[in-house]
Order: sequence, then C-alpha cells, then structure tokens
Amino acid sequence: MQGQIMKGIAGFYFVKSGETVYRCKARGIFKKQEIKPAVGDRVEFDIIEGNDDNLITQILPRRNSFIRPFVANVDCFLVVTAVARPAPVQELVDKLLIMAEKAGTEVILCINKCDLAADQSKGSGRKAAASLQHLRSIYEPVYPVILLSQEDGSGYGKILERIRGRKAALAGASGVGKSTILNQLLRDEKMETGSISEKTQRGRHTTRHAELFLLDEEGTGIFDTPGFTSFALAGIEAEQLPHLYPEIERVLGGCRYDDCRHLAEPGCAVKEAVAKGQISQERYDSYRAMIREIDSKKKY
Ligand SMILES: Nc1nc2c(ncn2[C@@H]2O[C@H](COP(=O)(O)OP(=O)(O)O)[C@@H](O)[C@H]2O)c(=O)[nH]1
Ligand SMILES: [Mg+2]
Ligand SMILES: [Zn+2]
Repeated sequence: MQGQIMKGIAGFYFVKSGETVYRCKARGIFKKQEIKPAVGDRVEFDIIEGNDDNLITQILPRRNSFIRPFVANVDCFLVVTAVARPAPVQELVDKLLIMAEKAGTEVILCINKCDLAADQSKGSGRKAAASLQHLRSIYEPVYPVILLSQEDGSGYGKILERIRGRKAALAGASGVGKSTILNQLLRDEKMETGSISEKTQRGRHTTRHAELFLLDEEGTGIFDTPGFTSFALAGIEAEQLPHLYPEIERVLGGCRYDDCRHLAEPGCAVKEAVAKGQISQERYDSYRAMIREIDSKKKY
C-alpha cells in the first residue's frame, strides 16, 4: 500500500491511503540506518492482519525536507506577515522566502490583519495602512500576494484557489496569525487560537508537533507546524543567494564579470536594475545584508 504520513506520535505514524488512516510503525532497520519518517513523507506500508501495528517498509523519494520542523514534500509556502501587531520584519520575511526558493516550492506572501489598516481616523490605522502599502510595493512585483483579514474573512478563498490539490505550509513570526489562517481554511475543525484561549484563560494554543491537515477530497492540505523561523540561512552559499531572489536571478546573465557578487563591482546588471527601479532598493539591501551574514558565518 502507498500513503502519506499525516502525523507522528510516540513512534506511531498515521498514514492516509485513500479514505483511511492507518496507524503504522516504522521498520526496525530504519533506526539502524538513521532514517526517520517525516510528516508529509509518501511511504510504502504493509497491513499486518490482526495487529494494529502496520509497518512502513519504505520512504519514497522526497521532493524536499526540513529539519525543524521535521516535514517533507512541501509543495507551496504561505509566508505570513501582519501589517501590524506584530509589526512586519522584512528580514524574517525575506529569510523565509529564501528558504522556500531553496526548497524549490512555490511561494505566496500572505499579508494578514489588513483590517487593522482600515480605520484611517486612528494613528495606529494610518500606520498599518502605510505598512501595508510598503509591503505591497516591495513584494507584489516579485511574488503573488494575498491580503487577508479575519474580520471580514477576505483572502482565504484566494489561498484555496491557489493551492488546490497541493500541500502548503504556513511560515512566519509568532503572532502573525498562522493558526487563525489554518482554522479559517479548515472551518469546522476547531482549534483554539490566542483569542479564544485568552477568553478561556487556558494559555495560548501552541503547535508542538507537525501535522498535515487535509482540506478536501482533491488532496489540498496544510502543514501545521511549530514554525519555520530558526534555520532559514543554514547551508546557503553566497554564490547561491542571487538565485534565491527571483528578481535578481532574472538579470544575472548581464554582469560584466562572471563571478560578480553584485556588491561593488563595475558593470553589474543587478545594480543597474536597482537604479532603473526594476529591483526594489529594499530587496537589494536585503540581498546585501544576507551576503554579509553568510560571509560572517564563514569566518568561524
Ligand atoms: N485584527 C486581526 N487579528 C488577527 C487576524 N488574524 C489573527 N489575528 C489575531 O492574532 C493573534 C495571533 O494569532 P495566531 O493565529 O495565534 O498567530 P500564530 O502565532 O501565527 O499562529 C490572535 O489573537 C488572533 O486572533 C486578523 O486578520 N486581524
Ligand atoms: Mg500558532
Ligand atoms: Zn552583478
């Protein structure tokens, strides 16, 4: 049988095949070979009659995989930022975009809490509106951007349209609204988010384990994870970085020097594109900051 791992709990893996979820263990040999099944893995498994412990016999090749959270086969990243509360941090957004590019997934930028930008009579509303405009001007030329608001429910349908039939993962800072978005997409499966748990005084819901939730019969799914924030630049070489900014990659062939790092070199097509407004200054500054960060890590 073939299926996909939806979650793992205490040595058991819950594998969905057709309409059924099978509780499985992993073959003993996996441990010796230091192979660990991940949520999202497509696996071969045997049904053991008269025994709950069906057996995963093989992990099929992964499209991509991540260490923290430990998940595999992400088709699409939904990188989430809020317009305010918490204020957007471009550095984190760009790191998550880079991580997604490196994994070879599609990316959608979700700008959440757009309702906070609606009330222009308040200073906080004007500030949120300015931050929304700023985010759109930076990212709309590069990535699909979806504006979301829990208040009027706008944007969730657009996410579903774009990810239909595929498995998407939410990534973003704590508090930007990832659990809220997941719950809105799941609708009837109610999980508690911050606001609900504030009322019940039971402390905030925190996602401790990765889990893959299916939204429909077409295989559309969402990974719920504790977060993708900690390791974004790990294992990325400076030479690779220009390829992880789509708008930089587009102009790469035009530099005078083959080994151009797009910093101070003359005849640099990237800097020309920035001067012409084809690449935003913010994204170019972000590229420079990431290069510095990668270079500084190399020294140790
Ligand atoms: N104003 C506003 N608040 C939101 C929106 N989406 C989520 N929130 C609130 O933001 C807080 C954090 O949301 P949560 O989903 O737990 O964020 P997570 O840490 O990214 O999972 C909660 O109090 C939510 O009710 C939104 O669109 N507008
Ligand atoms: Mg959450
Ligand atoms: Zn260059």
